[in-house]
Amino acid sequence: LERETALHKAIEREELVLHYQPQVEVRTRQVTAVEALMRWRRDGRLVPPAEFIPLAEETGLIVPMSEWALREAARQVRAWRDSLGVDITVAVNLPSHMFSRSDLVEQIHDAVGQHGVPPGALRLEITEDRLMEDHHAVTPTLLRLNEIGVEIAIDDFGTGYSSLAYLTTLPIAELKIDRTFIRDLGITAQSPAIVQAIVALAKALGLRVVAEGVEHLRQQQQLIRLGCSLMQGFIFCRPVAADSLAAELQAGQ
Ligand code: G
Ligand code: G
Ligand code: MN
Ligand code: NA
Repeated sequence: LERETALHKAIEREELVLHYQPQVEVRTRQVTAVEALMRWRRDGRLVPPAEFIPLAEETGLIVPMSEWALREAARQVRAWRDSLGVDITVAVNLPSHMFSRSDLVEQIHDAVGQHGVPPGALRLEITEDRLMEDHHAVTPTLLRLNEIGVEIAIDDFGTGYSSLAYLTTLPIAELKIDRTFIRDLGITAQSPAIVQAIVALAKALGLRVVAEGVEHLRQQQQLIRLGCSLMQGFIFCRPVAADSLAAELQAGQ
């Protein structure tokens, strides 16, 4: 309970921070987007999401925290667009049940409107398992987001429910191959086959495909051979504070 109270106050005390990790098109070295990842600055320590997102989800605090993340991402994307002169996009992770709330589209409008950026400056990530559970509830919101230019990425793709029907009916723009498959490239015989299948699926449906968790050069090379050149991972950049990323973003353009 003590921790819950502390987390509750974290928002008003401005203890939440977003770190950012670039998504890179390796053939051109261009940064195509950045993913926002939340941290909690508490008693001089940066608490990683694994230690507070589960509590936030159990208590429902994830909703105000995510609304804060949308506003903060919009503020940051405005700052980057102004200072770097590039049309960078920031991807925000949202819990799926927020997509079944009718006010999500208004939240996005408010967040981008306040900072004078187009809605498409934000992208939303939703995990595959959650999307499947709530398929019917999220559909109207996804369609409205699509209309205003907000792209949806499926996070941790390949680990969730194995029905693919929703990919043809929902306006999805991007599949993010779960990092367990990237980790196992060159280790298990199945992983390259799975990556290859996801890349083929994405191409056939006209979706972008991004490899997550790329740590080694040999993974990078194998991914290119498998037809995936959009990547995120420690080999390029760990999630870092916004200031640390400015140089990276400029260099990539
Ligand atoms: O940032 P890593 O660096 O440790 O993030 C761990 C996990 O926490 C990721 O799988 C990510 O999906 C989740 N996560 C990080 N930031 C957020 C956030 O702002 N909202 C939600 N819902 N999940 C997040
Ligand atoms: O939302 P998602 O589950 O995709 O969150 C991304 C998570 O992946 C974050 O916890 C981030 O720190 C982590 N991550 C990003 N790049 C790498 C990587 O190269 N290796 C590993 N092990 N984790 C990574
Ligand atoms: Mn993500
Ligand atoms: Na992921």
